Amino acid sequence: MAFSKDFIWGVAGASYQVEGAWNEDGKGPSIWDTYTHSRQSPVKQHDTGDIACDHYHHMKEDVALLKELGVKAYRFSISWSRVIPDGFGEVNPKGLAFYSDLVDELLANGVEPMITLYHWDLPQAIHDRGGWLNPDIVTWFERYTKIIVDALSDRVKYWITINEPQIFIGLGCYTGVHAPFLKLCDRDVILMSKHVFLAHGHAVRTIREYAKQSSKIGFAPTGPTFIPDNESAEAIEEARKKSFAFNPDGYLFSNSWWADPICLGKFPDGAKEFFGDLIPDFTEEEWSIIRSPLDFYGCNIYNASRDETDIAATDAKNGLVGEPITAINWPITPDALYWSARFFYERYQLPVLITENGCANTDYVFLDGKVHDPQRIDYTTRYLRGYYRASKENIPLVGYIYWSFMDNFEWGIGYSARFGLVHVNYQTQVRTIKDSGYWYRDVIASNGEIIWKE
Ligand code: GBH
Repeated sequence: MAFSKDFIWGVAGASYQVEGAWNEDGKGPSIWDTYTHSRQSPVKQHDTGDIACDHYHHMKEDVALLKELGVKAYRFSISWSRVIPDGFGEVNPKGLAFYSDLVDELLANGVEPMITLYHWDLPQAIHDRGGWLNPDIVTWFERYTKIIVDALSDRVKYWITINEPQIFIGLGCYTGVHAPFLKLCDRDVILMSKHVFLAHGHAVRTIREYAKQSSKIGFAPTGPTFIPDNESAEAIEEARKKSFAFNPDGYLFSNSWWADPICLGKFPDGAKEFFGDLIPDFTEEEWSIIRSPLDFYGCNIYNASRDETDIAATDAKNGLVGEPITAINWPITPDALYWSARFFYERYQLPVLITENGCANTDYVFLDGKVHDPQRIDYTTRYLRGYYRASKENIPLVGYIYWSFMDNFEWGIGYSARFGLVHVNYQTQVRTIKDSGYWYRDVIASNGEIIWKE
């Protein structure tokens, strides 16, 4: 048996990327609504998530597709401002009802709901009060978490607090290519980091304290890991070190800046020496909240870096002439899942859950009415083989969540990239399961065995 019997095969999406209905039924605006509407939005073609996949109105049809794919779990995020329009005030019952209905529909179709509390769509009214710079965000996030837990934890067991702080702080507030398109300096993004750590920690405690059943909790960071040149002990140690090293130019995008505080209760070596007073004080009590025990190490992994890559690089551009790449130029590095799972498990001692992995492709509906996407099938087969090696070496693995369930709004690059197992025609909202979707269904049915067939 390739993967354990209870291995979770899933697919993922996120509220702003799929829901649409941006101003319906009492939803408040998020920073993605506001700033994609601005004249200055750098998003490709000025695309917005106003309609996206219109999942808000196609929820039942979409759950039926999940059932057809045979997935065991659906990872989705909650739009904070759909549930609490300004983020901290009145609850919007219709917003909450949407997610409650979604959970019911999933369970009725045999799909385990996996909730991400925060996938980047910060309520605008909170941003207007300073967003992640305002220490009150910690209390607001804690209260939002409690509201969701009270409403859904009778039926929901899996929780992911925050998705990729690397990206919503790094790209959102430091390089300025994601909403709210800010370019702040170290001092401010470090203070924001502290509030992210605390918001996460309080959310973990809230779930543990108030959930109506025992919960599985994690978060979903991303960031480069390094693949050793060869499998000598020295090369492996070198790659391991580089994967977690503190680097002043790439720190916000690294795994260790976020995961060391959350999982180990400290900053990566070298960070305090380098930043000095730019790192604010943390009390013992704060550290204990931040490092509240987790059940799994979630991670979003699309590629890894070759060992020669400079650790300051914020992406995995490997610089090999003519190397295989996806439709948006991300290098295809199948060993990423093996080395990441191994290094993360060694360092953080938590079972690993791949919360995202997937491939952008130039998919369209062919003359025969189908969507043929052999690249995605090949990509995923290779990556899963790497992951399988981790399983064979007894690294505890919770599961694998493919990004994404269906094509959707790809943030800074709008609708120009397609990651889905299901094709979406944005003019008609017609969904078509791609070849890869049917293939993934067979992978799941065989619990991974068929990734070895030629
Ligand atoms: C995820 O972020 C997001 O969580 C999700 O919402 C999004 O839709 C999905 O990715 C696909 O875009 O230039 O080759 O070195 C991914 C974060 C950070 C992953 C940068 C890839 C380097 C690519 N990404 N990273 S490369």
